Amino acid sequence: MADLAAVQEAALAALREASTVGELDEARVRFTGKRSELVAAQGEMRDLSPDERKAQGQAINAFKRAFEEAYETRRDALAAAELEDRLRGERLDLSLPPRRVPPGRPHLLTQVLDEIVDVFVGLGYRVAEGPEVESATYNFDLMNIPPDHPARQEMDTIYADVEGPSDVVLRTHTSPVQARVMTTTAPPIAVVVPGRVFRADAVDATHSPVFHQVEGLLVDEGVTMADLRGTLLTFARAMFGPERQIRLRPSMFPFTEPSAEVDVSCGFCSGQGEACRVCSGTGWIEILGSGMVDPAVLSACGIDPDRYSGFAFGVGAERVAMLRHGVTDIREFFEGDVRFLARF
Ligand code: 2NL
Repeated sequence: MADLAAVQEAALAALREASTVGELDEARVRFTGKRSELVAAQGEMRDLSPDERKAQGQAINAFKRAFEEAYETRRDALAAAELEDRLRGERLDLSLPPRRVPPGRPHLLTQVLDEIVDVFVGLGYRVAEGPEVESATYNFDLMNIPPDHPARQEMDTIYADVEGPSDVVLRTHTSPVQARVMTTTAPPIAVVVPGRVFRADAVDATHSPVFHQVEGLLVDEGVTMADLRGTLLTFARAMFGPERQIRLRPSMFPFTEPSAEVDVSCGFCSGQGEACRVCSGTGWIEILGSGMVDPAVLSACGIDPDRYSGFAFGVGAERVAMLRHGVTDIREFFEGDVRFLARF
């Protein structure tokens, strides 16, 4: 039989030397588990004389008590040390300044589109949006641009690349959205339509094959050119300043008759003809195209032109943004250079 005192000595030493709770539990298994010398000694007791058995029983119990007490003491100490270590590793210095995350913001173009839309929402218009991939029917035919109309070529349309003649285009303006509104809703109609449009244009400082427009449409009984003028004056003053004036110059669009180009007074110079890099000394800056909706457009979209009339307009968002913020190259909007983006 093993010398129980020596085993007890070794067991307590193992507990003292354990440096983790894991090692401590290994020692417990080794010295008190099923295959330990302690359990073996218990098994051998039945071979002893009654006196020896009593002495051995007391020794075994003393061993167990001593082991259990030492085990618990050591375990509490190790657990506390391990907790302390973990907490030390997780310590946060709440007095450190936070790492600065620069706040993002909407792209300049998005800001300008939102501002334009907001002016018309303030006048009671609803916002409409529609597909960028359109059928030529909505993009052209309903807008009074028949297949042989020169505007189909002038607009540098990007057609879907399919076998044979394609009816699928990237919209060249947002007008097909107004066509969708007119074919599905009865007047009165007041919608403002922001969106991305596409032309097969070569890129330079003032041209991009992708750009942004806001178009507007008002259709009701008795709508006149005076309504158009008042609405666009309100818009020009909201966007450029309360002192601005507008002027309408005769123009031509396939979908409006009569049509007018709208200029806003310069505001950067006196308008008396001195050199001005904004208006070239004319005192006026062209900002949008507009007109009374051609009765043929109303008819094509299912609206009775004898009962209803309307006006419509289109604004280029890049152009407005360039004027307002002195941007001289349209490519800035699409290059994503943070030094440009962060300015606005
Ligand atoms: C321009 C000219 C314009 C329209 C867009 C429009 C829409 C409907 C009916 C008639 Cl449903 N017209 N849109 C009208 C006149 C001009 O845009 O130069 N935009 C930058």
